[in-house]
Amino acid sequence: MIKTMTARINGQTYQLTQEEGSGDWVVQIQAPALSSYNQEGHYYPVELTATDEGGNSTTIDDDHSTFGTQLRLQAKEREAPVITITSPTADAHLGTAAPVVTVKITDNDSGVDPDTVVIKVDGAPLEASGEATDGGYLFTASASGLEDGPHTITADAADHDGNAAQQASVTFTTDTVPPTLNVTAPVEGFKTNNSKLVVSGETNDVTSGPVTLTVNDTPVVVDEGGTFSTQVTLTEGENRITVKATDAAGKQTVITRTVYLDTNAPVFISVSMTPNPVDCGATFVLRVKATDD
Ligand SMILES: [Ca+2]
Ligand SMILES: [Ca+2]
Ligand SMILES: [Ca+2]
Repeated sequence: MIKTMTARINGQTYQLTQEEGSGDWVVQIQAPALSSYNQEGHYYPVELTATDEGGNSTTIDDDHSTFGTQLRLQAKEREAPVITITSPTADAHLGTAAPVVTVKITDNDSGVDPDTVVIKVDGAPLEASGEATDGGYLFTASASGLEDGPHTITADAADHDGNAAQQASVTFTTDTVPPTLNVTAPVEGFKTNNSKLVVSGETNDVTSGPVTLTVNDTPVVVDEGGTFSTQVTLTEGENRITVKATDAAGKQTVITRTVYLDTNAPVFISVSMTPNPVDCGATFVLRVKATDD
């Protein structure tokens, strides 16, 4: 007569009781809280021991030739991975047709199945490579040949227990064309005796407007139509005016003008008329020496 029947699963021991009628030994057991995926063989081994009243016992486990496969408990978790597209960021303007895409995927318990990861740009899959990190993977992929304008990255993944993550998606804009920039004043080589110089012009960008503008590294307001005007103070002599237009993708157009401030009036050094007196109707020479800074 069998006296006791015990089962050992995941470090816990359970007593089975004999069912009336059938004579079977039965117990209800709560499955382990964690997936069996990370166990050796992806299952929890079950060890059964039957003991008779005389003190003899028989133990079988997952290695048993007949019952071994019935003693392998698979427990599936049901928490989907979490996907975060870390680059590009949402609504970013990128100055490249080949942006690098990085996607972080984490999963509790069974873990991200890297074979299920699919990263797409505008619906076309990208070649992606994953690197294991804390709790998951960091995937990197390179898009290429993207036309200027909006694009969408999507990322999908599942864990080892078949739980599919909610798809992540990010829309961004590529822009490889720098802003247009026209400096209408001053012209190159402009000379003046006024230390206040107006710098004006127009700038626009098709894809990543509005444009931010600086004149000699000082920000200048650009109105809705793209025109700008500001005043700079010149120093005596040569001055370099640098006008820099930058779009939201970081593309720049730079125009420089060299202008000259001259506030010193000419100075006379000598004057002579030869001959003087001169005969009426004859010629004489007027000679002047003068300098100017
Ligand atoms: Ca999971
Ligand atoms: Ca642009
Ligand atoms: Ca002068």
